[in-house]
Amino acid sequence: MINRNLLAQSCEFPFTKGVKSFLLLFTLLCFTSVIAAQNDPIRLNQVGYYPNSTKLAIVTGKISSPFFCIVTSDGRDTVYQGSLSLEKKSSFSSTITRIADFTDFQQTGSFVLRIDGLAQSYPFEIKNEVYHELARAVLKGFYYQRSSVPLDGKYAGKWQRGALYPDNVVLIHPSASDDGRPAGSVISSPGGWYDGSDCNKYIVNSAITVNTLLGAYEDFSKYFDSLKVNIPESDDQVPDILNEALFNIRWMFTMQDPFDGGIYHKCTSAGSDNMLMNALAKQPRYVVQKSTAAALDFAAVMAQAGRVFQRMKGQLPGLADSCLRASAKAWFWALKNPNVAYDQEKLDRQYKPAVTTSAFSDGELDDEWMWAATEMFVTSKNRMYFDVMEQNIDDSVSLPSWNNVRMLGYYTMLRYQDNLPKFTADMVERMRQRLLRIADDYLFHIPKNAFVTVMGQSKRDFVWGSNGIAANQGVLLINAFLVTGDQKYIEGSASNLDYLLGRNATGYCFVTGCFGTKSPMSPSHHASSADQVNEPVPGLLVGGPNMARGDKCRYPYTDPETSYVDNDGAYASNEVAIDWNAAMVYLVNAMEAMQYGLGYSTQNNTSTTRK
Ligand SMILES: [Ca+2]
Ligand SMILES: [Ca+2]
Ligand SMILES: [Ca+2]
Repeated sequence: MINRNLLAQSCEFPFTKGVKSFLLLFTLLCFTSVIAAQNDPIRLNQVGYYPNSTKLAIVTGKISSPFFCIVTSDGRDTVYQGSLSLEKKSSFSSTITRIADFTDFQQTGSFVLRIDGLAQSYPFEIKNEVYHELARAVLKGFYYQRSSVPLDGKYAGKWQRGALYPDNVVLIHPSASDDGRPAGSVISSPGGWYDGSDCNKYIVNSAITVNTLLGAYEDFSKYFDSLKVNIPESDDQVPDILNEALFNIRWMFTMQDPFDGGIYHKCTSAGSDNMLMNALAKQPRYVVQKSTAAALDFAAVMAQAGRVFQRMKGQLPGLADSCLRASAKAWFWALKNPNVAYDQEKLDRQYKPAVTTSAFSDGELDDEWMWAATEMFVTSKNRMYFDVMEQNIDDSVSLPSWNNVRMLGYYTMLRYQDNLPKFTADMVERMRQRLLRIADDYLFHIPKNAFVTVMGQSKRDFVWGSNGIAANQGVLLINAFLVTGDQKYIEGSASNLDYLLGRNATGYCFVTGCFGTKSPMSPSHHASSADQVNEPVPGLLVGGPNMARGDKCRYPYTDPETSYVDNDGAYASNEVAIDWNAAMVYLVNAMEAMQYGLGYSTQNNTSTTRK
């Protein structure tokens, strides 16, 4: 993973010189295609809609015709006509937009939207289960990130590859040296997901990722119990989303020092690597300094995993207990070491080799204490953890991200509010109100937004990983729905799904794998760039518009909402990351899980609110 704390200096992806001219050519081609995208005047969800869901397209630019129509995708039949809204100007660019609302068109099929004098829209579908394949693909995206195992063609298709780093010989970096394991000691740390564009494994970022996947299961377990995504464990008795989370959890166990319970911050190469796809990589691998953030994030996820896997004692005997023991050991390490920050610059001044991969440094740990204490309390009901929660609750709680995890604790408390001791009632209510205040604020501002989405109400949304923000806003709104049963929150969440699938200022559907017509072809993602396959690894959500840019790529558009380029050197806007993908897994699968309970269909009502 590039960035987070350290930006590389070149637009070029770190490969051999032989590919540089190709990259230059590709950049030019890419530039041309982006121009085309920006000129596609009609922006809509390129995957499609449920028959009963809200359906909006945004028409950009000056238009003379006040009317639009929906035509079958074979061009034969006009099936719907409507009027465009008045013009609106985007807050973050000179873009002028008008809304085409065809919500009351509920016929199933494949269609395009047309306006006289303009190119027609990309095709879209209207049907039940319209996101089923996308929902499977974004979960399957994690399989393609698995480290230390070969990806078999039976599951990976043309993206089959070797094991890359086996990580069965990993050195204790001098920064992590202690009496039990001095520098240079060898441990084994296989498994887990590679993150971002590179092949390193980070406890902090994988913790929020696992939490999001396990949370999706906790919220929609009936749905996930039968969802299979063609992974090696699809024939076992464990839901595939839990198999996938477990692939990383088993790696996390190896990151715990058995002597003192502390957690190494990451398993990494020292610097950027240059490896081949089908040969085992040879660079030395290290685990680095233990940190309090890693210990608390680990404690949180293991407490949650212990709770979830208690339901699978038959299929996975002993696992839940192992998770709970590991969680407690990490917690007690954190109590003894409450403020050990991972400071990579300082570490690199002190130790060799210098480590230059993503740092995931976080100096603010109140939220990590809150989250870990919450997961441990909800699993154990032990008052000791509740006391720590009371010390760390803070109404400035906001949208979660890898270094801001307080809200993850709120989700968990609200998820289990009916099974908690009475003395938690005041705290639960405070959390509920805070969550709904944020959710209601999102909904209030939707009509003012030129693309009629929650995403993009603030310029600050267009930062590195903006698509992760959009997906997490969607997740927050689904949580608001689950605690209230009010469908308006689903509508808000769906606005961001529409954003991610094409109703945005770039015209891109941001998931790789040809979901939608115009999707990223060159994500900043090592495996996609290094293999011999033209199409990128599918099911990956790219970072999205980033007004800071900073990767030295040429951006054809530079407004906050348009600062995106589909180039594998553009890690500022086109990198992938497991935490963003996890939020997308939650969002899309939640939509599929809830569709029958939301009036989107007349079939079985299986709604699962927590009212
Ligand atoms: Ca399975
Ligand atoms: Ca923090
Ligand atoms: Ca490729």
